Amino acid sequence: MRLIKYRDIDGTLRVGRMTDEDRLLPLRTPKLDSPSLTQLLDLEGDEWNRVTDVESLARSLTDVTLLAPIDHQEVWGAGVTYLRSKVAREEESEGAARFYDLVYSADRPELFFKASANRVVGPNEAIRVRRDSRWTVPEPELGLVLSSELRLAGITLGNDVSARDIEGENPLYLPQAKVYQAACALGPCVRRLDGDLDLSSLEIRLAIYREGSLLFQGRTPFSRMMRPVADLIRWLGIDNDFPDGVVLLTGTGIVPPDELSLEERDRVEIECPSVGVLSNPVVRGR
Ligand code: DO4
Ligand code: MG
Repeated sequence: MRLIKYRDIDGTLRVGRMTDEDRLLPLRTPKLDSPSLTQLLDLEGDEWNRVTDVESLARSLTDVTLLAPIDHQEVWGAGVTYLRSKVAREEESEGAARFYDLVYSADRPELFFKASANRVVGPNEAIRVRRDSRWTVPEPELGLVLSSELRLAGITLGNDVSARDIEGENPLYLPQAKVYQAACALGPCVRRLDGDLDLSSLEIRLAIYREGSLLFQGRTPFSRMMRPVADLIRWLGIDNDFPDGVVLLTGTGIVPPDELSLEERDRVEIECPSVGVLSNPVVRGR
């Protein structure tokens, strides 16, 4: 089931499921007429059998505004989980190259705070290049959508937009390279893990367009992510509480060539066939 958060034509925020025909059906539970995404993600097993469609409020996808599939969750990121990311980081950061090699093979993963919900943009909203960066790239990542109990409830797509020049100058600048307004996009939906979706069969794709033409494209199988998903979740949960749930981005396996930096009016598309396409235009500064 693909869960979509959206603004309805009358301005109401709703969560619905998307049908194969691109219809949106809002959901209700026996207790809640209009449950939030967090409330739905916290439902377990049999509770889902009592979730029903609100047929009377069915919409076509084109009638509503899609929103990032997040309420108050924090977004965290895992880093250097693909060989491609390790190599790129070693190249950009002479002084700290050793640390990327060490973290790639260490038991403890790199985990960092990526965004509070107010810094996250949804489908078709602009992601940002900060005005003091000359080299910023998209990082297309599979997002693990975790309930407040850190149960893997679904997956989404994430863009861990990163200022590589700021990060490369000094690893202590990582929070500035990673955490700023609109440095994170999520969407277009949360694909619930209700069936037999095998994460290792997924492929993540990236396309960057400039003035309407394809500038760069890449793809990676998620199976190249070298850490077990359960392991990342376990490390994230050590002495950490997430009362609203949390989204954990699992790292990038696609790195554009060094001469490519995002520019105003570019468009970035991240795709995973089981989840959809997350498309965002780019702006520079405020
Ligand atoms: O250490 C820097 C961050 C790495 C990262 O975001 C990634 O590998 O995706
Ligand atoms: Mg990343």
